[in-house]
Amino acid sequence: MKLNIFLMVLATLSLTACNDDDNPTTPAPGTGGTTPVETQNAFVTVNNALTSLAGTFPTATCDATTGAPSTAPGSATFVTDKIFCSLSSGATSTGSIRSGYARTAGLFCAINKASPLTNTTTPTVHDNVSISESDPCFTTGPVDLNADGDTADTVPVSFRETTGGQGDFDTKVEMQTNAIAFNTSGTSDTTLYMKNAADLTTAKSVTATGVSEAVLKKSSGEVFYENRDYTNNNHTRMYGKGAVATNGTISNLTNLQVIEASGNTGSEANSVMFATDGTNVWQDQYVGTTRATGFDTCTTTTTGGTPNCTALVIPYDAGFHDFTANPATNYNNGTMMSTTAPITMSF
Ligand SMILES: [Ca+2]
Repeated sequence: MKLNIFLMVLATLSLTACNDDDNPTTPAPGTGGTTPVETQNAFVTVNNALTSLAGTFPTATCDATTGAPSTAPGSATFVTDKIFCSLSSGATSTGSIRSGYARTAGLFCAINKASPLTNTTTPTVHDNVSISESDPCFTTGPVDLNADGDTADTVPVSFRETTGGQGDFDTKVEMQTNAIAFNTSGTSDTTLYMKNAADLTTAKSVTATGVSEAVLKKSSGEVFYENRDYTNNNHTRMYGKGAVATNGTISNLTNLQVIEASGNTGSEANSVMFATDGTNVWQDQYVGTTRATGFDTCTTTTTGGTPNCTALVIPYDAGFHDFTANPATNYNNGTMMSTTAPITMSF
């Protein structure tokens, strides 16, 4: 737990440091002009939401690399331990909720710091921008941007930003790593999408090996999250609802649903599902495609109360593991993830 607190403090400090370089003025999205694109307040807000959701779970010990809990699959607390780690751990792997989102936020932060996004309606190219793999923008630790096996490099990237005409988003950034000039006829390895309006903050990143997207609706108090990690075959989906403060912190939780599935089709393993309405708590876990006996539980936080999880049960669907049928390219568009509750375990 001490480590987690340390990482959270570190993350906060890093984001603050990064934020100092940005213009805090929020531009009118998609309206053109040259107002710098505000990114960090949006990401701090979402990170605060994730931190407060993590705080609703008992603390657990999480692996710094994989983000996995020390608890063994099949044990009684594996579900809640795994979700706590996913929400809070600064793991190197991008398979957890926090680390997957941190990569998206970190990339936006780092490129915007090195060569500020201009928010023009005319696509704008930024060539030969140097990004350190240990830039404090990457709040869960250094990342291997150029995929060479270490995280000690300063990597040249070139990117093109386009504002407006991006479907559900305002800004799109197509990034080419290890490129000193943006090749307009070439393929971009990373695409980022973002919208930061008064009530809706959403950002998505798409690479060949991972897709991560978070949506925060402040007025309705809802946060949605989805992550597909094609390297480790982790697929995570989350919905939370409560009272969202201006800084993103969620309290008075009335709904939280989380699905974390591991393994591609045919090698499914250790999927966990959790749902609560704030009083009743339902959870289940599968070891492979087989339900671990005795872990489909329904409890209530009301002393002496009778639990009722009828509305909370998430049906298991092995298709949720199908990474081949749902490649990352399917998500490289301006369509925001489904923002309806309850979440499902389909596709
Ligand atoms: Ca590297």
